[in-house]
Amino acid sequence: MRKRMLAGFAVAGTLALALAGCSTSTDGGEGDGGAEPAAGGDDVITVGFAQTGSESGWRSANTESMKAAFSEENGFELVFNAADNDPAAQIQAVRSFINQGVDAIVIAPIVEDGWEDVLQEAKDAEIPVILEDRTITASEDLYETWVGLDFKKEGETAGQWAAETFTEPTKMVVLEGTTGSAPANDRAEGFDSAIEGSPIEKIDSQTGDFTRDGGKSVMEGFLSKYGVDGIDLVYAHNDDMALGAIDAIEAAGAVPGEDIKIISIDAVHDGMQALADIVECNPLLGEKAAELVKAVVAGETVEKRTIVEDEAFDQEAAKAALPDRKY
Ligand code: GYE
Repeated sequence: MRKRMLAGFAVAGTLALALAGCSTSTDGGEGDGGAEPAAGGDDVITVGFAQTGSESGWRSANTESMKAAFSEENGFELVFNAADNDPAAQIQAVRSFINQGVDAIVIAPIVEDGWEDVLQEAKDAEIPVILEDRTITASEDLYETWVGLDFKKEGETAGQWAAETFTEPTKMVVLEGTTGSAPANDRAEGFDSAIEGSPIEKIDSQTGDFTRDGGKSVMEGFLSKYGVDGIDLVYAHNDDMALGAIDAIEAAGAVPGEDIKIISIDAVHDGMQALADIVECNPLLGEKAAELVKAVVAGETVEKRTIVEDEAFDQEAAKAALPDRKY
């Protein structure tokens, strides 16, 4: 029964990802390329949004939130690009926004490094850049503001939980997010610092690229290397990889959540129905991002960083919270 339910959700999730996955599309564009006055009589703000891709349920919810907030009714013309998790393609998309002369550029940066040149080009073209979701290592002078989550704290919360729950020697494997991305780096760092001195031993760690398929195949590899009895705990940097790991654990004849415990981050709907203990990462950043873009374009001074608060759920709390969940 549970298997059937999970399989059903997987299909729904895949469909949603496929729909959000077209690499370039224009939202809210009129086709004639002309900026028309919004309902309120203000000038339309043309925004190029460089999304990472469509790797996860979190990402689908984030894309939806952004598209809803950067709507025509709200006074925006949105030029949307999803880079399929390819950092070079994402930089290319930002360059194309600069060439199009958009009013502002919003980026959910796939990786932390390598942003200096293209951000300098945007600055030279006097196009403000607003970061949403992930952070970067480039100088703060190269962008106006960032809105997102505290990934290190998410990792710490997950790690504290693990350290409190696992008081006997515990063998843990880690499913890392996209290599070089801020959430993969910070969630690893936060977790590792929180389990220091605990009996949890990290026996292996590999990237599953934040995808369900990635999580599944990396977990299959771990299971064939260490066996079901050689792994007590999986720490997945997001729910999709945890869901993939659940598939792999079940296929190996073990019971996820019992034989092998799972901790993951995101708390999207599918993840919360599964068998994991979860730390939330809120994807509904659209409204705040749109507010910041409007303020920046109007020449107002904005905070350099806006952190959106997260929650944590164990399996019981997840069940209780599910009916009111918006993503
Ligand atoms: O946790 C993961 C997604 O950057 C916070 O990216 C985001 C992460 C999220 O693919 O599911």
